[in-house]
Amino acid sequence: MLPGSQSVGAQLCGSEKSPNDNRKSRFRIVVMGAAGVGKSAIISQFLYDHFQIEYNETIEELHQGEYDFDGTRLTLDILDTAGAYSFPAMRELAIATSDAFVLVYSVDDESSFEAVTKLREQILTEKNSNDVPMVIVANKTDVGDDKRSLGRETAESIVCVDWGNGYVEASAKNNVNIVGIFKEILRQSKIPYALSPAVRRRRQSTPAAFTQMKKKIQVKQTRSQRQSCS
Ligand SMILES: Nc1nc2c(ncn2[C@@H]2O[C@H](COP(=O)(O)OP(=O)(O)OP(=O)(O)O)[C@@H](O)[C@H]2O)c(=O)[nH]1
Ligand SMILES: [Mg+2]
Repeated sequence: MLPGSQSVGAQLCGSEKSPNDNRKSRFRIVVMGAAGVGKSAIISQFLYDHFQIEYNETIEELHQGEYDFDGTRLTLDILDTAGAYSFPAMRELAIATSDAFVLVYSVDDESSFEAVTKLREQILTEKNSNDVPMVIVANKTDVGDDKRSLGRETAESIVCVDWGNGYVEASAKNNVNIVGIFKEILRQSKIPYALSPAVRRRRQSTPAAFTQMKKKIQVKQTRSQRQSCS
């Protein structure tokens, strides 16, 4: 268990379970950020110990891990979002349904830090709170200092001092600090970090939320087509 963390049972989703309660608890982390910053690579390293060199743009993917903490079953949902294809309703749904936020930028792309700034503002507005578990990840630190467009000190000072959020420098490629990202987000969420190797991992490439969203869009399109025909 991490220093300062508390038992999972009493903290998850506002439930009032004791730590030895065997009922399921669920916690959702969403990973957001501009296209190509390494969101999928971070999740893939964390859950599957795998780094993919080729770039495949994500639409939306839900990953699940199940963990046991002192007899309490925790389902950890990790939602991988689209940098490029993201549209407002999808982003709003992802924010509304998530408990904690990992916002990723790439150290060689300053505009991706601006994207994180905007996402953070949107999350705080939509959650109507300044106290949202959130970690900002500076990814691709392996590219070297000469390719960095945003220095560590500047970014860390903005994130930690001005914003009061967690900051992690990472490289999905070299598996540097990837576990640290999830440790930090779980620490902020007061969930003990004790991920055992015996976790059951499931990957769901078409999450229910996305399917529902697609259906809604189709219904909307059908309605607007009907209206234009009447
Ligand atoms: N050098 C380096 N390359 C990385 C790192 N992480 C990811 N990449 C590469 O960057 C590209 C994009 O990575 P993805 O994980 O697909 O990026 P993404 O943020 O999920 O992109 P979208 O799904 O389009 O939003 C891929 O070619 C990865 O191999 C890293 O830490 N270092
Ligand atoms: Mg992706």
